[in-house]
Amino acid sequence: MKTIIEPFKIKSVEPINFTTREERENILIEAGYNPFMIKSEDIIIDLLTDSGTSAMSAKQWAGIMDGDESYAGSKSFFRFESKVKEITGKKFIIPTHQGRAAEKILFSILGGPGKYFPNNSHFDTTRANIEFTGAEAYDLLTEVGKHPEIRADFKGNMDVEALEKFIKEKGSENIPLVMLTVTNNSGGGQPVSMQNIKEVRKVCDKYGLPLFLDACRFAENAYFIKLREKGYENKSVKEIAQEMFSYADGATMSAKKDALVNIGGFLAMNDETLAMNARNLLIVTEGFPTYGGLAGRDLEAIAQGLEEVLQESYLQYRIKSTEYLGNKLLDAGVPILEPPGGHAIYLDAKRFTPDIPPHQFPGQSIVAALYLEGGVRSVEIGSVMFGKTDKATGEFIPPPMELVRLAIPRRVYTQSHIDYLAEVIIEVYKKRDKLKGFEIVYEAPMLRHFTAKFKPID
Ligand code: P61
Repeated sequence: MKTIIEPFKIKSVEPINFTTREERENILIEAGYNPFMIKSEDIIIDLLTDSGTSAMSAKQWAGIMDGDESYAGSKSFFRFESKVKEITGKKFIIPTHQGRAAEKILFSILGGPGKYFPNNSHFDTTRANIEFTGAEAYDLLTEVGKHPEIRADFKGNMDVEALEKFIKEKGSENIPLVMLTVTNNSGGGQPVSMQNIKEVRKVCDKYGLPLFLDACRFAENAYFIKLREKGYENKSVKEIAQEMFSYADGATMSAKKDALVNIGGFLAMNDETLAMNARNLLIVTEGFPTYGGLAGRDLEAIAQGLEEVLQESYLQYRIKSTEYLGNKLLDAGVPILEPPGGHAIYLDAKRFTPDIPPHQFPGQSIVAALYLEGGVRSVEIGSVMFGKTDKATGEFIPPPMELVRLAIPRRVYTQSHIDYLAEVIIEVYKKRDKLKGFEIVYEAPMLRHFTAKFKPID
């Protein structure tokens, strides 16, 4: 088999600014060792996120010119709506400025004290939007998904037995909906199988509960199903995606991921009353229902992006290039969450730096070292992002995994960028004995990882 090449040519480029190690030392101190606080021009390879960082195609840019900026009834809205309907099969499509705006609207309507929302793994914005209403968010990830070293095909699955037990315990009347995040971002970009979606649907039917997908990376999930699940090898990715959505009553979506755009999102649903309530709230918080916090041009770019993301040459390149990085690291003995995910490689900080305990943030230490070594920006997904302190005992409660995510922007970096990255990571791994733990010197009350400041512990 020949090398799988990037299925695009580059038409427009953005220069990279190179920094020296000495400069990066000072930048890190100034940023309080928090990658969110570093200026992007001081980054060589930026793997902070795959969200909103895609390179758009010539056709998407053409759509930007063609956008209809009418306040109401814009033709760009109807193109967007028809594309989202075609893929999701949902009756009501509500544009929002990004994923969390869709979550904010959904949970403002359905949440509140005494309500419970189960998911395979909530992403932090979903959890924050649920908790903000006084409701509670629960992760019911399948056991295998909690072990970074185990290789399995669908580590993003929900534990269906745990779901049924959860519903019986909390009472179905207190669970406004069940959610499935595809792919499972907090759990390593791992896919959810069609089988699992169907089984979750069955439990939801038994208790009369709606099922919603957090569909940020639905195309990557659908492609994994095509590669790994029996019976789907000859179906198109679009058909698989349509089937995934067919088992759900609705979806939240950050278009900044699998719609290949820099901003945007939506809420999709079949329930008319819920849609009416959501639109009323949308008007207060986002804008009129035919633009929802976006410009007409953004809606054009989303519609085009949703078409391109389902092209199999794109998905083959996308999934293979992530795997290529994962395999290079595995060959060098670097512990990563296995198998490689769709949008990112996750370093397993517990095995990378076993001597740094969770409350000293091993992931944050690796994040700082990757920046220092090669100007690479990554993000901690572990005790900084999800760690909690028990209010009663003051005891620190770490999440099950300590990960460092290297999220790969879509259509942005070439193979030599990825080779450079592997070199930097392997170099840091070789020097891992010198890494120190960190302590927090400032933190905000919510989503602390964005603005926290750290200091190495001597
Ligand atoms: C990311 F550090 N993800 O992965 P919005 N659901 C899921 C997401 O992955 C997600 C959203 C909902 C980001 C951006 C990000 O603390 C952070 O369009 C599965 O970003 O509002 C976003 O979509 C929300 C990074 C978000 C963070 C929050 O990098």
